[in-house]
Amino acid sequence: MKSITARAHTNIALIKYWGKKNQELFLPYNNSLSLTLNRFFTDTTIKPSLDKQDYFYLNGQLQNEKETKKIQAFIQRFRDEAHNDEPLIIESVNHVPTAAGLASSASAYAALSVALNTYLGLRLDPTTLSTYARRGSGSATRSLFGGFVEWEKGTDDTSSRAIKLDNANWDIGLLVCIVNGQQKKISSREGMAHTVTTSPFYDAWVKTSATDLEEMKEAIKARDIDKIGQIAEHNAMKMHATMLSANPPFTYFEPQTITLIQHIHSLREQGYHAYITMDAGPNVKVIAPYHELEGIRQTLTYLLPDDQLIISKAGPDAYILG
Ligand code: 2P0
Repeated sequence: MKSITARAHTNIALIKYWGKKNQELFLPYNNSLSLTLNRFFTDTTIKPSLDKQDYFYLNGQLQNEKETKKIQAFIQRFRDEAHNDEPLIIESVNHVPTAAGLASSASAYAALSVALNTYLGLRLDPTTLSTYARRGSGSATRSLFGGFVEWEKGTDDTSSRAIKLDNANWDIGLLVCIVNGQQKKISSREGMAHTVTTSPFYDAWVKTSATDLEEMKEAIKARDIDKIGQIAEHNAMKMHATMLSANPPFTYFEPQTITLIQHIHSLREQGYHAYITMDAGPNVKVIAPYHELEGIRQTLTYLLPDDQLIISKAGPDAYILG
């Protein structure tokens, strides 16, 4: 029986995506730029379904009608392109260390896109596939590639796509500090839509992100870790400031988030090249030279257990496992 499995890794944005100009097509207000991580990934297997229905399993659990319909809506585009409506079994497994609770939609939609492309014989190139993945979840656009990846905002369905910038195969990594692995109360999707419509700072966010992006690309070319860290930290804090200035305001920060930020700032005073980024949740990600990360991790073990402090380096392009 034919069966195809694809693997895609998750990514953390250093220049964030926060807001859609076009909700239906998932066209963002600004370009974003991420680092794909080797420690977190999704494996998705596709095989034929023998009883005329699609089935969707996530981490071994058969999903309900609502979740299955969502996946079917995503798959329809691939089916139309391939002129093939055969029923499928989709098995998706997230490989994220226990208690991490990191967003997996990026790696999930990227892995599904790669698996469908091969299973249905479409032969779409990875950049085109990134535009398909985008329609599942914006951040999935960037998970088609490894290393540093830019998502060009584009102006339509085909121009809003990912470009690989650098394989990041040098002394840079990320320490993920899990403050809280629970599902967040406000999804990214809701949070960004609310921010776009109500924050008076939103225009400034869009404008300054464009400058951040250009400076970040220069810093990556120069492999200047301090520059990369400074730009990323400032960009992330500006994104979180748009949430604090939304109406009504909201934040993903928790008390331990602040403790961690202050801790990293004090490590910087001690000479570490450590900087922070944060996404739509309370967890803190520390950007630093890879060789410094174990030392940084050890300074944090009084705050968090070992399984909530995860070091990662750059991950690869999405690929077919077999
Ligand atoms: C990012 N985030 O650039 C930003 C930073 C969260 C904060 O992309 O609505 O799950 O599916 O496009 O991709 C999370 O948003 O949202 C995200 P949808 P998605 O990584």
